[in-house]
Amino acid sequence: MAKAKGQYRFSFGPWNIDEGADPFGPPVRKPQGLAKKIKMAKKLGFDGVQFHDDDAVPDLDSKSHAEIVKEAAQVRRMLDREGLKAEFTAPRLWFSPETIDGAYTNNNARLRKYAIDRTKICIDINNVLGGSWIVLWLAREGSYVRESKNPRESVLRIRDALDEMLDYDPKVRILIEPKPNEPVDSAIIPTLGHAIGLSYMTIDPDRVGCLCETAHSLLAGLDPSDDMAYALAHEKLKSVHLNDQGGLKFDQDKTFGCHNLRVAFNQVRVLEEYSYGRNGEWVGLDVKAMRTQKQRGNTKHLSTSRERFLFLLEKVCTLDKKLEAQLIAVRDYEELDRYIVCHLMGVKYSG
Ligand code: GLO
Ligand code: MG
Repeated sequence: MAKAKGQYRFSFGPWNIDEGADPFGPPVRKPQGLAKKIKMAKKLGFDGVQFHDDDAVPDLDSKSHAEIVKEAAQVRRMLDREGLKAEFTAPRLWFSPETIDGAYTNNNARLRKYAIDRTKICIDINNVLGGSWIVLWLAREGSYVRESKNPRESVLRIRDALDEMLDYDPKVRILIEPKPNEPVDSAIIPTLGHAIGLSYMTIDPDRVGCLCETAHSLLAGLDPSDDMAYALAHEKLKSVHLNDQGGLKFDQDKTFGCHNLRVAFNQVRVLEEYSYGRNGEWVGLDVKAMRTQKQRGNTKHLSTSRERFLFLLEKVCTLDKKLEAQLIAVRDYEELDRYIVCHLMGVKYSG
């Protein structure tokens, strides 16, 4: 869906309103059902919702295809009632007993088949929901022990899986969401560069793009806005997961811009400069509330991230481009740096 420059559609997933459990402690907030979360998305000013296949249809492994389609249609009606759209559906291939050692790269052929069959069901669910694409976060497609999986064979297995998806549904569009580590030590497709390279190996590269997540780029030691620019140059940036991260730690999924406002500014800048969103791309916020957050205010991380994006968009649009060009022309990058920081801080700049 086309949009005017400077206008964005925002989305998040049900997992972004959570109970605060972490590997070291139990939940601290009450669970909320999908219907309630969809209503919350509308109230918070969001335009769409992202799904895992089993967010839309819980326990789908125990259901018939007809039951799955029926339940997905119920979720579609919930969205329609609120005037919301589904952005994507992602197969949650890291949760089931079949995918302990990865999905498409599993060493066991029967389990690889499970992963592909499950992805086909995810494509069907996405079609019922009306989502624009499916997203593959390749969570466990990697290894803890280097010798345990053949890394070259693994790349080809992921490519074969992509080909099977493209062949299954001639309309499906697939986005790869790379991440360098966690839950595995080392990933087969750790960065956007790898994801884009892989897309060109498939039978239909035009239908394979990528989703760039801020925290995932930072974990790879890369600048997220450069990663986005790289994908934009390939015309493959179809979705983003904006959030933030305090350095090389576990994947924190913190509120967008809370650690590094300037890095956040540059992400908004590159998206706005290259008309991101004009062809139906969404601004997804993959953020988590802090564990200390009480039930009340358990969506503040979402509204703040959206608000901060819009605040930074204002900064992008009011940047003095002429001055920027002049400073670049005379190679006074010290002054350019001074100007940018004054602008971001709202301090009066005098040259
Ligand atoms: C985890 C990922 C995860 C995905 C989601 C959609 O690190 O960011 O949240 O974005 O499962 O595939
Ligand atoms: Mg993500």
